[in-house]
Amino acid sequence: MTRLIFLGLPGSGKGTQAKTLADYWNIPHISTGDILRQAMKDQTTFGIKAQSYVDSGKLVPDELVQAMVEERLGKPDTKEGWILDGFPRKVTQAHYLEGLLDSLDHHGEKVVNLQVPDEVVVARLLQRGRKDDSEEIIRRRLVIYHQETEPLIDYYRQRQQLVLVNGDQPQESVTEDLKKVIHS
Ligand code: B4P
Repeated sequence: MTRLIFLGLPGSGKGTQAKTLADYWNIPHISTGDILRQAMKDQTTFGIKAQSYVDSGKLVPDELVQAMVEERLGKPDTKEGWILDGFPRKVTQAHYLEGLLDSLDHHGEKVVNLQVPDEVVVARLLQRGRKDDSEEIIRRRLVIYHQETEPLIDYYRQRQQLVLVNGDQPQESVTEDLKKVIHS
């Protein structure tokens, strides 16, 4: 049973690796970024509320992302495992997730931190060129990551759930390292 949470800077390869591993293990890949982008494209109530936050590189309010994650994790296809990519991004979201997983009786999740230096992710994201990938907005996302998301590394280390993987290597090598550490 694989239940996995990805931490890492924007551009560290979370989405890339989460998708590859979810296909490999045939379990759902739950990306809050992807769900938000779809909601914005469809102009749903969620999407309209989230748009200005995502476009400016800020975190969307907890209640919005938490409701999305609760709805998605409650679906029957998550019973055999899941990969969460982009959630939690704050300690408040991590507390929320803990309660949610308890209520769903999902236990034993591991947390991967993909380690990549700031300047490497800036170069990757500039090359990707999504709407929120301008240099100014990337820099803001990095500041928010260091302030809001980085404390989760200690949070999960203290809970003995944390696994560290070097994300600054070719994609296939990162995938191989992840496969090794996750089921070791
Ligand atoms: P996300 O969609 O999660 O955006 P991201 O962190 O930039 O993407 P990711 O990290 O998955 O991309 P990847 O490295 O795979 O979030 C977007 C926005 O949504 C946030 O800014 C926020 O506003 C909002 N949001 C999402 N979740 C939220 C939450 N929980 N709470 C509040 N707000 C939330 O890929 C990046 C690039 O690197 C790609 O081009 C890829 O090809 C390349 N790459 C990957 N691995 C590589 C490697 N090994 N070598 C070279 N290049 C590589």
